[in-house]
Amino acid sequence: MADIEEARKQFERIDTDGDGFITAAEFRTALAQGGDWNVTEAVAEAVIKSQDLNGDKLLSFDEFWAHLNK
Ligand SMILES: [Ca+2]
Ligand SMILES: [Ca+2]
Repeated sequence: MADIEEARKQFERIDTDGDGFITAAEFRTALAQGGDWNVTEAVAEAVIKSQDLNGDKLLSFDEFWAHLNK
């Protein structure tokens, strides 16, 4: 069971423009900042897609949280 406070902090770090949704571009930037420069836009999109429950190509906190609790 993940910690929702930690998850929210992590989510907010990735969501750089603070609109409450993580885009593939934001996800890719977050990974690059973490030192993983090999992640391409296509890979980032695939990761978002795998966690995106409603198909809007954005990751909401609920979707992010649901993924962590799988
Ligand atoms: Ca955002
Ligand atoms: Ca979504």
